[in-house]
Amino acid sequence: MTHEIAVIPGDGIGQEVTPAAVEVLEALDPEFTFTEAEAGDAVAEKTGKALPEETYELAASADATLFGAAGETAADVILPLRDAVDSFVNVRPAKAYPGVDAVRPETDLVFLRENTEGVYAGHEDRLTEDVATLTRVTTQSASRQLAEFACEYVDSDGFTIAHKANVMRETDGLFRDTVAAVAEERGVATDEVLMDAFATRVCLDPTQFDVVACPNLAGDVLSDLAAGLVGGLGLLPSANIGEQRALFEPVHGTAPDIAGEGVANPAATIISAAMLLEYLDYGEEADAVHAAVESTLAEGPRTPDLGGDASTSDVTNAIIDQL
Ligand code: GGG
Repeated sequence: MTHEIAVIPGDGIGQEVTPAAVEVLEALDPEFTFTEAEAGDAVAEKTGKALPEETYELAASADATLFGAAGETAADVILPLRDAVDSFVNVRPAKAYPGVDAVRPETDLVFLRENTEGVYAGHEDRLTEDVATLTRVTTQSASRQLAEFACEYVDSDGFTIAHKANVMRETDGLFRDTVAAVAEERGVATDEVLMDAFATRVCLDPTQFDVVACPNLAGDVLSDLAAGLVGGLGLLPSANIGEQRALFEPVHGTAPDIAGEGVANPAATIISAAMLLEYLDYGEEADAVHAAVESTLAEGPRTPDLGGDASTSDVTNAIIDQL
């Protein structure tokens, strides 16, 4: 069976790391057809629209999407693309790799970020020159859907709920209470932590945590914090999972400081491609990509973010050679 993969590089280093991940997928030769589409700042400048209708439709119909990075137009690109695949959870593993210089080499975490609502959903208004507002929506149904996914994800192990329900009593309170209740119904253990305390505790000892379910913005911020513990954003992949389809992207953005230089670390996008393979039931191929990335990270070559002087294509070729 052939799977259609939408490829949307976006802006900045998305234009460099996304083709690298496609090269890795092509080297494995699964039955994929790749269709590329535009989105982001550059297309907005040309057409006035950051996410062309045909790009949205492609993501909404493809079996899976590989996305690169969103820049200034992120709110008009990444939020609708997640909506196109009906994604309710953003799975963000953050783990340290042997041989890579990490602040906390013992880190091995997975963030399950609610992906549709909270302060991140973009319900903002500018009322006057002086006043801007943000309306936050939290629903029991979205919290429940995230919790059901979390219970299946951890199987019989437990997970942590990170929130700020002592201040945002109604919204984070509803999130926390719903997630905890669903887990209890399913016989899955949970503990909870205030998200600010989590930020400190995870830096001091990341082994206290394993799988962490969080509201939308908290998941974005805390996973970036975890990237700092493992050697940087060049190492964090993610999967936006929906009921019928999914979109895979590195956690990093466009990195304008290095865009165009050919030295972006492709690891996060290539690991995201491995998650795509897993999602489409190419388990062996996914394992091969994970192993190739791990041994390349351990032995080099390395891009400058990891202390090396290799290019994106040096690292990509080294990974492909190990497959
Ligand atoms: N590849 C992910 C990306 O473009 N990140 C930049 C960004 O603004 N991310 C926000 C988010 O993941 O919600």
